[in-house]
Parts: sequence; structure tokens; C-alpha cells
Amino acid sequence: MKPQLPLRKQETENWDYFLDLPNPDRKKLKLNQIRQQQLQEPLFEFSGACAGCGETPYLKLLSQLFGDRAIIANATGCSSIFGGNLPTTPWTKNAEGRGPAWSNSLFEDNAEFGFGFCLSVDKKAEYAAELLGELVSQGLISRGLAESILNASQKTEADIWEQRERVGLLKERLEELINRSEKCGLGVSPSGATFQERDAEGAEKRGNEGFGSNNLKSKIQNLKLLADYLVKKSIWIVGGDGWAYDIDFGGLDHVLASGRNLNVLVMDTEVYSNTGGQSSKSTPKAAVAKFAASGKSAAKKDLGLMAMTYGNIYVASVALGARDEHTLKAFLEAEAYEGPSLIIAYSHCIAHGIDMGTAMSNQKALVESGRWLLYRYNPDLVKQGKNPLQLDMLQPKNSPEASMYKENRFKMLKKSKPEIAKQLMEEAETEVNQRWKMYEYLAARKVEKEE
Ligand SMILES: Cc1ncc(C[n+]2csc(CCOP(=O)(O)OP(=O)(O)O)c2C)c(N)n1
Ligand code: SF4
Repeated sequence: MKPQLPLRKQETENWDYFLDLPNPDRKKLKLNQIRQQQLQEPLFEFSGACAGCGETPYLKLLSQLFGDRAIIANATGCSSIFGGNLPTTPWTKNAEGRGPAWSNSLFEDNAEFGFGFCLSVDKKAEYAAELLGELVSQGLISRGLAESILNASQKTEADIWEQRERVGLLKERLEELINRSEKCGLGVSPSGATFQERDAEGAEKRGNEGFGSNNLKSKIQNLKLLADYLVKKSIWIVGGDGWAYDIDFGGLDHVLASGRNLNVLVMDTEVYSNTGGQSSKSTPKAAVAKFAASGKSAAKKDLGLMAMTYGNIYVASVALGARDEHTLKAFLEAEAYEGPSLIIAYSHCIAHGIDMGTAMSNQKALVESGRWLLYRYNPDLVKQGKNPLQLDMLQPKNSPEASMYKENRFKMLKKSKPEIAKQLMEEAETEVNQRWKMYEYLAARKVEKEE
């Protein structure tokens, strides 16, 4: 033991040193490699979750990948509590002062809440594009700049960075137009014509407003307010299994069926963690949970399979501790997919009765027993004549029973009700094995190329 104060001084210096290390250039990192990706600055840090929580690493990853473009709707549950224990919040901002936008909604309507974000962001981007087109036709913004903004691909970090630059130029130009119109009432358009001349010309053509008009000025001002929406946003609807499998399942289904470009992240702890561990439809058979004291008797609901039946939803089942690069790939693909995406992410929890210090490696054992599957279902592959379902794991080699009995939630039943435990465990084993066979069959199917 040593006195605390001198240690604190040294550690404060160390802390400041690490904070001063520059962040690597986001454009240059190879994001499909976890070693490089992990150098991205996290915008989710120091949460109040339990030490070793299985949910937080997914949120950190999300914040690193989509950072200040992310708009997050968070269902009530652990993630909304450790994500919004106001007045502090683990969601933070980068050196430019920009960070993810985050808000919490109810346990029963978060999918709809996030869907609203998506509709409003799309509408604002659409209106911004419309205004931009109008200002180009009035000769106030150059066609080249507008076309480069409207046709930008925005797929990679470098694309996004270039788009931000272009939108920055546009905002400068809009500011200039606003200043000129405020100073002298009438300014000069890029073609050299005065606002008044262009006004007359435009008014003659359209028989309505002119450049000096308040209407045109408000269009310029509106575009300045909305221009940032021309940089692609990343909508994330996040929550736990209680939210997604049970209480807002109807809303989630509706939102996924909408076909809109949004992303859903379910952090699946297989139990209602935040309220002390009640069973959800995601709780596996034979596990003990509140309201399932004699072991859950029904099988775990297959949310991923249900979503796949739509055919146009990107679906991934991931476990960061089992294969980190697979999780990374799924996040990148889900975000890039032009449509709804659903990621179901295995999240260990203190409610499982495990050693939280080694829980990440337990996820590997979980996958090796077939209790959790790693897969990606990408509808875009059908266009190439490929099966959209890819199983991203080897045939399970370990027994599900042995893996389950490493967790107190299963062990408890063996002690309290051995007969029931035996029967449920046998059924659970059979179901795990059958599920693997079904997925193996689905992933091996031949698929006709879409015309
Ligand atoms: C309609 C309604 N019922 C119950 C609650 C209480 N409640 C808040 S969070 C929660 C459990 C959340 O579980 P889950 O969605 O699995 O998230 P986790 O806490 O596991 O991350 C419950 C039951 C509530 N907020 N609203
Ligand atoms: S209860 Fe579980 S999900 Fe909630 S913070 Fe703790 S470990 Fe994470």
C-alpha cells in the first residue's frame, strides 16, 4: 500500500498524456480490420454499466464506426439507464464538438420512435436537395457543386469526409448570399447578373417570385439550416431483448417491414436485465429467470429467422467475444445496406451467473456449442445468384449441455428441480442441434439469380 495522493498526481499526468495522443486519420484506417478499426475514437465512454457488461462493447463499436453521423433511438432498459444517467452521459463528442444524437423512448414504442427519426431525416434531406436544385436553376449555386453533392456515393469514410467538405463550401456560399441580401437587398449571382436582373428574368419565366423576394431569401436560409442533412446520417434503433422480442415486437416488425434505410441493434441478454432478470421470449429453454422459476419451458424465439422471411431485410447474428471481426463486418454491412437491417448481438450479463471477467471468452464456447449462431443474411447477394444466408462458423463441436452448465441460470434448476432440469436440458439440446441443421440446410440452398 502506498499513499494515494502522489500516485494520483502521476496517474493524472499519464491520463493527460494519453488524452493528448492524436487520433489517427479516420479516412486512412482500414475499417474491415479490427486492429485498425479499434483506433477510431470512441464516442461512448465511461458508462455506469456493471463491470464487464456485454452490451457496452457493441455501443462503443457503433459510436466508433458511425460517430457523429449516428442518430440513436434507445429503448428503455439497461442501455438507456447507463446511456443516459443524467446530468452525465457516456455519449460524448469529438474534437470538432460533434457527437452522436441520442434519445431514449419507452419500452413499448422505441422502434416507432426511431422510425420517426428516419422519416424526418429522409424528408429533410429530400427538401434540402429540392432547395439546392431550385437555387441552381436560379443561378445562385453552381451546377457543378450541386451535382457533386447530390450524386456523391457516401459509402466510405473518405466519401463522407469529401461530402462534408462539399457541404461546407455550399454553406459558405449560402452564408455569402444571406449577407449580401441583408446588406444591399440585392446581390450578384454567379453568372454576374444582379439579383434584380435575375429576379426579373426568373420572375418572367416562372411568373412568380424573384431574387429580392422574401420567399427566395427564406429558401436560402432554409437550405443553410438543412444542408448538413446532405451528409448521410446513420439511424440506429437500439435496445434489449425484452424490448425487441416482447414489448415492442409489433412496432419493430412494422418498422422492419417499412423497407426504409434504418438499422436495429438488439443487445440480447436473453432476459430483462434492468429490472432484475425476468424471462423474455429470448430466454433459452431450461434457464431460470424471474417468472420462469422452474426453468423456461418454451424454446427461444428466433427473431432473426422471422426477419429473414421478409427477404429484403439485412439480418446478422453476432457475438463480439466469439469473433470480433465478424461483428465488425456485420455492423459495416448493415449500415451500408440500402434498407432495413437487424443485428442481434449476444450480450452476456450478470444475470447469467457467470464470471464477468472471462465472459468474452465464454461467448466463444457458446458459439462452439451451437447455442448461439454466427450468420449474416444479405439480400443483395441474391442479385448475384448467391445464397443470402452465410453461416460464419464451423459445425458446433461441443455439447450444449456442458456449455449451459457453466452458467448459474441453468445450474440452479439442476439443484432445485433435478427431474425438470434433466428433461428441459434434453429438449434444449435437441432444439439447439435441430436449429443448427436447419440453418445449415438454409445456407446450402441454391439460389436463382434475380433478373
Ligand atoms: C411498458 C413498460 N413495462 C415495464 C417497464 C419496466 N422496464 C424498464 S426496462 C425493463 C426491462 C428491459 O429489458 P430489455 O429490453 O431486455 O433490456 P436490458 O435491460 O436487458 O438491456 C422493464 C421491464 C417499462 N419501462 N415499461
Ligand atoms: S445488468 Fe446486465 S446488461 Fe445491465 S448493465 Fe449489468 S451486465 Fe449490463
